[in-house]
Amino acid sequence: MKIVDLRSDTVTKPTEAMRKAMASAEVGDDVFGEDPTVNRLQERMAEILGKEKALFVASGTMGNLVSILTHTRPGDEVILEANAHPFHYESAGAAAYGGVQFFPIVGNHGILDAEDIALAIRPDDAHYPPTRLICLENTHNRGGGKIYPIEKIEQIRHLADQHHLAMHLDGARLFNASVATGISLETFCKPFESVSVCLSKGLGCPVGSVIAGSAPWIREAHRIRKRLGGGMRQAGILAAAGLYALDHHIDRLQEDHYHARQLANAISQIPLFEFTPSTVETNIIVLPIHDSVITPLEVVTRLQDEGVLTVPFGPREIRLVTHLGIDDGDVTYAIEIFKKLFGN
Ligand code: TLP
Repeated sequence: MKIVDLRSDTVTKPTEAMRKAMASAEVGDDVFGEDPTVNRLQERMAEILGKEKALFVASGTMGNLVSILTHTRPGDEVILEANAHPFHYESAGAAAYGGVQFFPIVGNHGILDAEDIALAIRPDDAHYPPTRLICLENTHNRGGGKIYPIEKIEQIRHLADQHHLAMHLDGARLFNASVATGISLETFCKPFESVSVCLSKGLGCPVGSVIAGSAPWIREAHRIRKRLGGGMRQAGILAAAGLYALDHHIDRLQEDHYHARQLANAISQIPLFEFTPSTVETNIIVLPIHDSVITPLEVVTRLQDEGVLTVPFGPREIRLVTHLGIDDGDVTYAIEIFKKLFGN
């Protein structure tokens, strides 16, 4: 049976060319700082993200955790959006390992305005935890791949400056935001002290994320990565995939966005899933289910029986994500199956 796997852009498998780059990578012991390929990836990432230094980490979850722990002390508070990845999907790592409290605020498709954040900043009073950090997510996963408008980020930066707060960007899919808008990665990263980007999502690498920031900040993050057991040895094998992806897998994200729009245009016409397709800005579609009887799991199971893989994504939603493993034929097939099962 044909399988069209739209569960996540994390399901991609390295291409032959990427595997070759990995197999021939020059390596060394990265805990000694001696892996030339890791060093090259870190230097290149720092440059394209417009930061002084960068650090290779095992995952997006580790990137966010190391970043949050580097910015905070136990008892500090971090403001983020209520659907943000560190709040939802990171097993309360910041609370478990850093004694950090989150202050989640409900946004619009994951996007917060400076005014929303201003209300959450604590007064300087012994009753309250000190607000230390604001975390934003671009693109916003649970917000349906929504791109954070740059003006809003700049307004939030202004607010953060007034209150001496740091800002961290969960840029797991920042490459998607940049390709979709034409805004450079550097411009998107500039308002933040730190940023985390994933190699293992749209860029199609098997493993890895990179965090970036100032030289002293990365020095401290390096210690925390080690503390968490994240010091890796001949990690150049993995970093080589990242370098390959920077050369070959960025511009092609346009295709993923095109495929997501095609899916959105067709599926939004089915009354069960009706929504405004122009809300799909990148490679993620969060589909609403307008029926109180059929559950997301039932929708997912019926699609799965026909080879179209998706995930339940809330009490009345499922999610579809396009990626480099999806081609025109897969999109046509998925649309056919949606119409066959749910069209009338
Ligand atoms: N997201 C995964 C799941 O965890 C939901 C996915 O399939 O989308 N930040 C954002 C915005 C993410 O979407 C993810 C992964 C992460 C961080 C964590 O990355 P990993 O999975 O590498 O730890």
